[in-house]
Amino acid sequence: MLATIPLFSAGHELDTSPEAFGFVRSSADLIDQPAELERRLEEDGYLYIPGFFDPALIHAARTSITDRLAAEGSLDPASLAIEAVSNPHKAFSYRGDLARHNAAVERVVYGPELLGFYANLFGEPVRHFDHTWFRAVSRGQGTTPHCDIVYMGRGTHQLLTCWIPYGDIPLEMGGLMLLEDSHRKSERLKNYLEVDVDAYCENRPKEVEKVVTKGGWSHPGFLSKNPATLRAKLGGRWLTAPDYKIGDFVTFGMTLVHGGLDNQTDRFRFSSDTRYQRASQPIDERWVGENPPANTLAGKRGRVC
Ligand SMILES: O=C(O)CCC(=O)C(=O)O
Ligand SMILES: [Fe+2]
Repeated sequence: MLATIPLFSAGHELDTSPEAFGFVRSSADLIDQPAELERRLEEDGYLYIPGFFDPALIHAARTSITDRLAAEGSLDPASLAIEAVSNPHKAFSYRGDLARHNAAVERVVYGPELLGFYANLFGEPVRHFDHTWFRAVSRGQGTTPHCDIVYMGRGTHQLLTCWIPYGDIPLEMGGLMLLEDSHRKSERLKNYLEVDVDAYCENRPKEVEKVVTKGGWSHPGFLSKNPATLRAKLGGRWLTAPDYKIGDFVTFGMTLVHGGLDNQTDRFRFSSDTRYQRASQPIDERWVGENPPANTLAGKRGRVC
């Protein structure tokens, strides 16, 4: 049996039979062969590179995060901060602020190792988005299935996400899951893949109110609230690692469907997701600069529909 415990995502139990669930394949053996890596990325839709980072770098970043969470009272004071046992009264999922002005996290996500990996893979100079997404996921929380393009599709679409765990993540703690072969299903997902969550129709007063007045999104961003029925409909298996470890990363493209398993433990699951592209290609301006506009008003784009 692949999973020895029931697994959930967005509160729905996943079918963990071999037809519906599996594990990611490692491409660590191809690390010095960019042409092979590129071929694998095209074939699988992702690259899983276990043991890439010096564990000391990831440990330092984890410590910077647990120090901040301890200082704000989000950890259980009866445990060591580094264990990241959560204060049961605190529930989080997305905590981008934890990566702001955080040199230890920046050292990992924008350091020479990872930028070197992407320069090798793209075969030319690279640049990264300046916004760093960071998650501190507590019990019962996960991430609904989506494709990243709907959040960051205004520049090149040859953009890669890098997902990095900051601590070992056993299955019961959650972690990234990818829908096998979904990068080949763009035709079926066409309507969804054309979404831009910050775009709105100027001639629809309700949308103007939601997006401009209230600063929200015109579309919720997720593809489905139910990863189990989504998989049954689209086909492929939900893939994850049996045990993400400190030092691992996973990279994937803008049209691969992915999400996060629910955390079933009392400890936080930490991960960052950051973006890399060829420096020569256009970039989505929402995610560039010292203080990127992100999804604020400056990033909203109206059109007549
Ligand atoms: O970590 C998660 O739960 C989701 C990650 C994600 O959506 C991403 O890496 O783009
Ligand atoms: Fe994502």
